[in-house]
Amino acid sequence: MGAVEKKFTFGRATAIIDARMNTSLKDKWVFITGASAGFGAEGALHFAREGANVVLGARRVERLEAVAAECEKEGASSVHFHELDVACTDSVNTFVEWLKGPTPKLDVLVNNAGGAHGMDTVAEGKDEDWEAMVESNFLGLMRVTRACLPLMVENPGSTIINIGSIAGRVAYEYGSVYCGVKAAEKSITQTLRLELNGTGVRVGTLDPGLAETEFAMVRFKGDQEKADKVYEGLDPLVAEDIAEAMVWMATRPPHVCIDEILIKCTAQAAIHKTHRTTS
Ligand code: NDP
Ligand code: 8X3
Repeated sequence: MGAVEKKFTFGRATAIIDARMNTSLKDKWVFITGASAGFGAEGALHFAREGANVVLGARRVERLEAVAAECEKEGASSVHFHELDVACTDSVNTFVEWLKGPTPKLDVLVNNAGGAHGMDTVAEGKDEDWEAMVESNFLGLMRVTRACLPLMVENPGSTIINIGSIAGRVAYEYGSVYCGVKAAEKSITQTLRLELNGTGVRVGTLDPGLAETEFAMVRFKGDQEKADKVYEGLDPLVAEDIAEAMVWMATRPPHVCIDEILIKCTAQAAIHKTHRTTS
């Protein structure tokens, strides 16, 4: 009797340990929004290297095609891409219906699509900039998450990674709406964690500081000189720094949820304090 019990207890413990250690992304399904550039494209390559099935969405399909080709070379189990505009509910729903073709479930969702448009005081802000930021960073995240949840809720250990920003933690001048939508992202992340409690789905926010991508070019509408000034005299984060963190968050054992990560370059001590060298 004692021996059977011991064996049973040992067997059960082994099973639990196995489940906790199974963190591999091999053959897991990973969907990244805004995968045509910056963090999203680099994240796709990193998940591909883990042997995942990667699913890429963004508006610039020719860019997605190029990222997809790289993902294949890097060892993705499979690669899928489709046009996606997170600012449009029909586009999001069409995308997720298409996604249900190759897979009935998702293991990782990275809500990354977004960015800043313009840098003005509230007094001088433009409707089109405000609307673009709310539609992509805020409503886009909501739409994509709503459409993807049915593919995740019966999949304990699956992970939602929302890309926030240091701007969502501390506001800065000329950044009202961008800071506001990234603060909203943090609030949505918390809400989701509460609503999904008990399903085994983890929800976390990954908040970068200054990172050199196409972000500043988009914010300043193609003005290279203004974009360069953002990173002048310091060594900013690069997309790879954030991609590594995405993979780390998604590869914790299923009982571990990384709620929040803030990553800044060493030169950025705080949103208003960056050390820059002058040449
Ligand atoms: P990039 O401009 O390099 O990439 C932005 C990506 O978002 C592109 O792939 C773009 O694709 C996509 N995107 C934008 N709008 C939409 C849309 N309506 N529908 C679908 N895709 C969209 O910038 P980053 O990689 O730096 O930005 C990624 C995320 O990180 C953003 O949410 C940004 O706010 C955030 N962030 C950036 C920081 C930085 O300093 N770089 C710091 C903190 C956070 P396409 O144009 O092809 O649709
Ligand atoms: C991007 C970082 O500081 O330019 O989210 O807003 S910052």
